[in-house]
Formats: sequence, structure tokens, C-alpha cells
Amino acid sequence: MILFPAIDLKEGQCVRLIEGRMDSATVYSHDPGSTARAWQEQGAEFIHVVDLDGAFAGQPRNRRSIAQIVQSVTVPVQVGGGIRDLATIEDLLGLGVNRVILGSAAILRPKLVAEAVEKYGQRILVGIDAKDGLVAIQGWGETVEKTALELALEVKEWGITTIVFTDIRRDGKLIGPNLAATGELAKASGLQVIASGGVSSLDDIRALKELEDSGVVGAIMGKALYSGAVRLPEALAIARGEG
Ligand code: AMZ
Repeated sequence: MILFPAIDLKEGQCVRLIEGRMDSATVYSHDPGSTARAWQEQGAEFIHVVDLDGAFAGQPRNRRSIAQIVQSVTVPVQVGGGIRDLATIEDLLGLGVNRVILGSAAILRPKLVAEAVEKYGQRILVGIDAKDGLVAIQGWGETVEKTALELALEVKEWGITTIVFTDIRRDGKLIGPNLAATGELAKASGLQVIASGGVSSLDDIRALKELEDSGVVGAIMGKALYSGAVRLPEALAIARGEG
């Protein structure tokens, strides 16, 4: 299982939010490139970046910080937030981003997902963010009448193989991931699932690791790392099966 340290960008700074609310932001760093390098130095194999302003605006807003991150590390970087057209996907991949995550576009512009997968294959992921079971979009301010599983089955039809599943109610709250929903989504969809939201302890990583057979291939960790609740090298060891 791959463990992804998360860098959430707001106005060029690394922040963490609670349940995705911008007014809950805590700033952890003013230098996203250094933060990314620090995670790499501690052993990170892949870095997860979210352009929060982008997710709200519907187009990237932290392109310069994303470029800085990519230039500061040698490990691959995946980016989501505000990616809603092919030109933006191409721009980010051109910057050196390894994989892009499409969230709202899967609801608002489904044809884009199929088109992007056809062109870029497994470099395209879909992020499915669920609030009380229903898919949320546009910075999570809006929910649609579709369950996470319904959307997962649709994106599978469009050629997607890996999704990032976030339980919004847990995000930034250090209360543990939604293991049942994550495992069930992976099993029922047959997709590879990266779990996000609430991951807060080494035990959470152990529990997600046990869902590997169901298709859980990764876990995203944000606040637990920034708050010091979890040390990245220890979390990585468990994710690799050495812990
Ligand atoms: O915290 C939030 N309010 C938030 C967030 N972290 N809103 C969106 N996102 C993330 C999703 C996904 O990775 O988890 O942004 C991406 C989706 O953005 P978009 O613009 O494609 O819907």
C-alpha cells in the first residue's frame, strides 16, 4: 500500500482544513517546495497535492506552488483541485505532475474523464468525495443525488482504474478513516481505492493495510503528519508491510 503525505494548498501556503471548510484553515508552512522535500527526505514515495482554491474556483489557483513542489522532489506527485478541462490536464502533466485527479469534472463533464483516460491512461484518477454517502463537488459545498458507488461504477466504465475516496465528515478530524465504506467501495466497484479522510494513527494504517485484498491500494495522510501525531517513517514502514 502506498502512503501519500498530503499537501493542501491555499494561497500558496500548506494548510489543513476541517471537513473541507476554508474558514477552518490552519497554516503549516509558507513554502510548499520545502514541505514536499521534507516528506521525501523522510521516505515518502509519492506526494498528494490538492489545490484548494482551485477546487472552489473550478480552475487551478496554485500553479506556481505546484511547480515548486514538482521541482523540489524526485518522487512522483499527484495533483487534484480545479482540473476541469484537457488543457489544464496537459499543462499540469507538462509541469512534471505524474497523475492528475479529477473530482467535480466526473459529475459536471463526464466526457472529459473518458477523453483524458483515452489519452493519458492510468495517469488519470478520479476523486470521489462523499458526504453522508452522497458525492460532493465544487469544493464540497454542493452534493449531488449520486452515491459514491454509483459514481465509481460509472467512472470504471470510462476506463478509470484507481479512485481516491474521501469521507468528508472525517477529513481533518483525526478520528480514523471510514474503513467499512472504503472497503465496501473497493469490493463492490472492483476499482483500486486510495483512502482519504480521518487517517490519524499507525493503527489506522494497519487497518487500511488489511483491506489491501479488497483493493485498497493507498492511504492519504495530512493532519496526522503535520500535527506530529504520526511520524512518517513509521507509517511508511507499516504501509510497506514492515511495521
Ligand atoms: O477540502 C475541500 N473543500 C476540498 C478538497 N480537499 N474540495 C475538493 N477537494 C479535493 C478533492 C479532490 O482531490 O478531494 O480537490 C479535488 C477535486 O477537485 P475538483 O475541482 O476536481 O472537484
